Amino acid sequence: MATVVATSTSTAHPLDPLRAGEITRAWEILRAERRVGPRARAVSIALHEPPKEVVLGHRTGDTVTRAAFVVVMDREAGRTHEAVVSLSEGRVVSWEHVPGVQPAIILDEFFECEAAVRADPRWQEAMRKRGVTDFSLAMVDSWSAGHFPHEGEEGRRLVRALTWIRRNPRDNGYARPVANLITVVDLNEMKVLRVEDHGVVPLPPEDANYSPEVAGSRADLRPIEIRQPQGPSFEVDGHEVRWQKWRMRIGFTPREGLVLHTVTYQDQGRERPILYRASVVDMVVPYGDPRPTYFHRNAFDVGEYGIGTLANALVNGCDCLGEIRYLDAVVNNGAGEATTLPNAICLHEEDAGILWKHFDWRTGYSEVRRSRRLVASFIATVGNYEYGFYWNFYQDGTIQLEVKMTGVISNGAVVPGERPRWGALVAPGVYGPIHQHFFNVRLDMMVDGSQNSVYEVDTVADPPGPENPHHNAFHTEATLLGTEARAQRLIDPLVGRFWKIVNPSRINRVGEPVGYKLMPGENVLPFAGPEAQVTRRAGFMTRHLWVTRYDPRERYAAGDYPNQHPGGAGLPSYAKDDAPLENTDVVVWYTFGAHHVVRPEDWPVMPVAGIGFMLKPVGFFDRNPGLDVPPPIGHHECSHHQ
Ligand SMILES: [Cu+2]
Repeated sequence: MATVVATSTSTAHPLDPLRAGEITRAWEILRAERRVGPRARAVSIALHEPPKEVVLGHRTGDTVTRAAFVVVMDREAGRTHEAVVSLSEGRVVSWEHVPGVQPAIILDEFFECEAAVRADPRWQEAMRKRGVTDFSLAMVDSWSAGHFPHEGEEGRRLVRALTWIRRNPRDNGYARPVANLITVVDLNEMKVLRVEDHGVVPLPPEDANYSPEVAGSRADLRPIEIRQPQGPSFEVDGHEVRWQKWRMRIGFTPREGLVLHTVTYQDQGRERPILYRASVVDMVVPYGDPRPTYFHRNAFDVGEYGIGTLANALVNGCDCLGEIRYLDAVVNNGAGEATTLPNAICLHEEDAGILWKHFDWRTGYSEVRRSRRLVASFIATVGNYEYGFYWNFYQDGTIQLEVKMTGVISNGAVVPGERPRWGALVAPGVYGPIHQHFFNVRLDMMVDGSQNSVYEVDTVADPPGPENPHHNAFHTEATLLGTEARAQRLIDPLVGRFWKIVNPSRINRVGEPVGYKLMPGENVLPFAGPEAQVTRRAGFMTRHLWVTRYDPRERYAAGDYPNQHPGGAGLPSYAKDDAPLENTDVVVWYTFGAHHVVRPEDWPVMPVAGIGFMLKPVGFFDRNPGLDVPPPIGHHECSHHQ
């Protein structure tokens, strides 16, 4: 057994993500102290975030205590443990068995599962029935199994694998889905339990490639260049980013990917906090087809797959354009080794149209300002789909999250002549089921301090009467969301609904508490019924807004272990105690759903579809905070007296 010598760990900031050496050391310490065997898998090794008071009290140069939060899966016993490993003290601080859960599916399992399926004689027989004899051309994706209890499979770590067949190794692998075939695999034993074959459907006849050689290249596009001869206007110091008056830390976890920490805005010499922490903490993609190879498609891409571990290496001029600064991400693999994902996070500035303008048409005096935004982004590939997460910061105090969806739709094959009821044909023999993508973002708010309240604001028409003789009157009504049960809300665009997070003890110069409002964008509700297993497991998607009282254990909208979970975890359970919410440390959780009625234009690779929301200051500043944005250098006519 290796002896682990305790050493002190010094690092710049308590929220810095674990470095490669810290990941491997955490695993070594754990293996040494807890006899974690060689068949144990490291599901996740991430920073054990210190308590808020430690983070907020930290001053540059202070000694930092480092710890790792580790999820370990014992394949022999099918048991999951959570450990906190102190890197500063070189010891395991806590070690807890978490009964009855299945942690996220890890990348190693994807590859091993594909190999196991290809080697299985029952699956091979199903392939031969479909005229496929070169099994190396098969792609097998490990789809999370959901919770559909099947005799003899209780407690097993399952996936329901789907198969596609390439014609040659360079093809779009998702062009030719194998319909009606499900391969159920136990990931701990890494063996196929059963192959369900619901009947042969011919493989779609066409390739669906999209390389320039196949798709062609239009010839009339001239170069566009973003030049910032003096460099970008932001500074990166370790994981801290300063841009304009914004200051934040950029973290990264294997589960969530990019995490924003301690977002503040410099206002008249004061550093004013807005967010303590923000990240997309879960998502789920319910599909609307009830047939055997579709009904279970409900990927929880964050909680079931660890979207951070699937982050792309971004390329300048392709994923981002201009003067880019990248941050690498470091994640663990199943063997507890550190893997660096180079250029996983992109930081850059973009011109964002005009920020404000007025032209005095009597005197000819004109002022115009360009808006610029800082973008912090990453892109993850989860099987067939790409998800890009873009946090945008503006000079008027706005924060925006844009999620960009692209990649290849999840699909199936249909027999010639079939008109699918639960989706659309996208190409001959290829079918895209109707589905939705629900995201949940967790916003640990800190509007000028930790003690905040949340109001729902609707616009209401006044009834006709003596006060409204011309029937034109309307006004806003703000309702305090005073408890966790009352703070489970839906959007209502017809009343201009938004939610306002205020600090009741910080009053602005017009007599109102300072605040930020959450402005919903496009949104939808799930169509899966209340008794559907996906609705039980993703209870968070039944409400667009949830507010909870801060609890460091409440981190994920669908709970800590959504994979194969029977349901009820996450937000519905966090809100059960109906804690009071007024003037306290609140966490705002916003669910936003992209409704995907698949089109032929989504094939063979889908143009980006976007969805998101904004946080905008409302009485947080005394006036337009972008007044002092200067006219662009070299464009004096942007500030012009005739
Ligand atoms: Cu979609």
